[in-house]
Amino acid sequence: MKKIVLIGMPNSGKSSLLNRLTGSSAKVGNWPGLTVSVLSAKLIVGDQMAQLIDLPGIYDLSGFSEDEKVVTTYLNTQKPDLIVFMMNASQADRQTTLLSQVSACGVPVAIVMNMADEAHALGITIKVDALSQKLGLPTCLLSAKYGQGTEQLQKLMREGLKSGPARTLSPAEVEHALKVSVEVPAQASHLLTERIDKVLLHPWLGLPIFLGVMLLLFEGVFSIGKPMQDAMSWFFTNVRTQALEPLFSGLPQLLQGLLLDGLYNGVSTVASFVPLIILFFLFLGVVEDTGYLSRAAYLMDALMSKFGMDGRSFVMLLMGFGCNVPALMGTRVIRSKGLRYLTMLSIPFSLCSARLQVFVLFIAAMFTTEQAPWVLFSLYLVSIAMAMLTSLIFKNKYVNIDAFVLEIPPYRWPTFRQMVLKGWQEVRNFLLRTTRFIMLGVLLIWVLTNFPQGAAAGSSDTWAGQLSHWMAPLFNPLGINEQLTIALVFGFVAKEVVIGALAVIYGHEGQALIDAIVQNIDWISAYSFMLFALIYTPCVSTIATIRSETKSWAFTALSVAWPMCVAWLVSFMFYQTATWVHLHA
Ligand SMILES: Nc1nc2c(ncn2[C@@H]2O[C@H](COP(=O)(O)OP(=O)(O)OP(=O)(O)O)[C@@H](O)[C@H]2O)c(=O)[nH]1
Ligand SMILES: [Mg+2]
Repeated sequence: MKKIVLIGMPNSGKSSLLNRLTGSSAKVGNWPGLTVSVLSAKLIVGDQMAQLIDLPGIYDLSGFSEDEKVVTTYLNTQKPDLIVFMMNASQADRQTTLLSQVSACGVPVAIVMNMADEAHALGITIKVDALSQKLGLPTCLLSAKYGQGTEQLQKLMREGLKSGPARTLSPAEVEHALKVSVEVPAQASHLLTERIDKVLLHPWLGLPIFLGVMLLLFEGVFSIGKPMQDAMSWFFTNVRTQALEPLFSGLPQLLQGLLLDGLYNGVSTVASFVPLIILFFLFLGVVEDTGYLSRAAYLMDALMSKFGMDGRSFVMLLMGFGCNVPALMGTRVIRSKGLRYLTMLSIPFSLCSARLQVFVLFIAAMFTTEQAPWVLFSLYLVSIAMAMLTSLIFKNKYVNIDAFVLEIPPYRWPTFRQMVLKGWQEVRNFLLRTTRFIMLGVLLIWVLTNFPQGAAAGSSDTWAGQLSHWMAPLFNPLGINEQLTIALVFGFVAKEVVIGALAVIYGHEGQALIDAIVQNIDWISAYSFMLFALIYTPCVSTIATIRSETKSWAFTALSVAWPMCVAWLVSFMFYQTATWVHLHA
């Protein structure tokens, strides 16, 4: 099968093109450095099947960072049949070196001037035929995001696959070719972008506005997402009482318990949070896609450097709000090993969407609707504060030696298509995690809370009861009771398991679960529990990712042990202080 590989600068639209042509769901966003490994999908070119390969964006073929190595290794070992060189049509002059290097690879090259829509809006004219002739390479205009120009691209790839290796072009030649074929108006008007940036990047107002935007985002997630989640859990309760209970009534008691109180309660409780999580990703996706995330990096850069990190680390922390795993992989764009490790040590403190589920449940149970967004916001602040504290403590061990150059992309509209893709990815992730962890987790918890035989379900005689009894000296000073301790133990596997576990432990789902929690704890214990759940080791996938990214067991051990200790200390201080104040106030 022929191999066609996409190469170009970060943020030039390679992953958008892969998605457009092959229906894949590669991660796309208005932020350089989203793709960090090799992605590929099949595609028909003319009458043959080909493989289209998406690589990380690069500025230079001779670089040494992890993502650049991915590209050079690929080119050196795989010998592609065609390189499609993706250019951002409105920044053609910045890509001469890379094009010259690519032309020297000994492989056929075709040129795609992407973002034709943006170039047009800026008044840039591109004489495609002249450019193609001057470079001696097939060339076409494209808008990967909106789909204009895909037919020409098909033709281009057919031609490209038939042509011989490209002639090596010197940077001067490329520059000359661009000069005669690309006309940029004397003053390309980025007027709108500049106007918006005057406000959003304002030296004083910028940060407060950013915090305001994030607070608004959480408000939105809560006020739209909570009713959706309520509706889902109402639905699941009804399915249970109307359909499943009558259906299973003939089965032995123990099996009924296993299926309904174990599997069904556990998995349905977790599943009822899926709409909320999708919503969260959609909102965060808008922040990322419009280009505001890059601005956030810029705004935070000065502050972050006081803590040993930089603006990029901050964006990775924000991305970690979705899921820590891709954020950890995203650190590959960071060239300095010290900074990369420091960022990786901090990312697991990011309040990921799995933890969000736990908090939404507890906050809804213990706080009023008015208090809820603020409580959640406070947890996000704690999350960032812990990341910064970690960085501050370890910055002399992992020193940053890399100067930060951030590109600020123009503002872009998120499209419906991209949003749907993002939502779908989340559903798919959830299904994957369900089959991998959640089902197993809740089953195991059911066994532990129902055995040995003869012990009353959920009582202190069960295995789970014994385990939490044994751990009580550690968790009592934090105000975390024995049921919650069991949930935390299993939350080590994946945070989704925590609420699934609670559903199984209390033997309820939906509103009944919330009522059971309210009866057992007060808000101080609840917040202490949330602090612990937020800070302690995120999940097995995160640990595995840290291990595979660093290939160091010592570092992996540190990234497990450190959050454990911090979690205990923070919960302890909070619980003891709050209880004291409560008693003496
Ligand atoms: N206006 C416009 N935007 C585009 C076009 N193609 C891609 N984009 C946007 O540009 C941004 C970057 O797109 P990606 O496909 O993630 O770029 P990439 O080249 O894969 O980036 P890296 O993975 O970081 O190297 C996204 O916000 C896209 O929506 C286009 O033709 N026109
Ligand atoms: Mg990409």
